[in-house]
Amino acid sequence: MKMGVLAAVIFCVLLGWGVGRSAETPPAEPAQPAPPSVVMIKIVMDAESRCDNAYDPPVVTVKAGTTVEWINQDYETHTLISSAGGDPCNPKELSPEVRVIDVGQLPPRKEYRKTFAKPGEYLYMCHLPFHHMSGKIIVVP
Ligand SMILES: [Cu+2]
Repeated sequence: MKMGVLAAVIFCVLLGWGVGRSAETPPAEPAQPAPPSVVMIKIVMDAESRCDNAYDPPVVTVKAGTTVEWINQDYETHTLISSAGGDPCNPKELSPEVRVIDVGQLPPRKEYRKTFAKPGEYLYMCHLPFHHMSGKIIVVP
């Protein structure tokens, strides 16, 4: 009789232990951080003579659908327009008909946002006289 009770207790403990073990679930995978939907590019201080270092970061790679925000942290106004590349200190300006990026004036402390839906390479520059500034956005699918 006593042995039967003892056996039952041992059986229950083992069963409970087994149930507890099998009920354990592996820890959930840590969630991947979502890619930022807005990527910021700073127009740096004294940007006008910095060529391919006028923007921080100077080259940005984003997924299609990402919004890029330029913020002017310089003390003077700049423009942002599409460029055909070339010498980073003297990039070639694209004609207005083919410009993807085209911001007339971006005064100090102001920002401009653009969403890039189509994959490709988007070069840009400031087209003010004696401003040597160029940057690049690479949009991947
Ligand atoms: Cu400028």
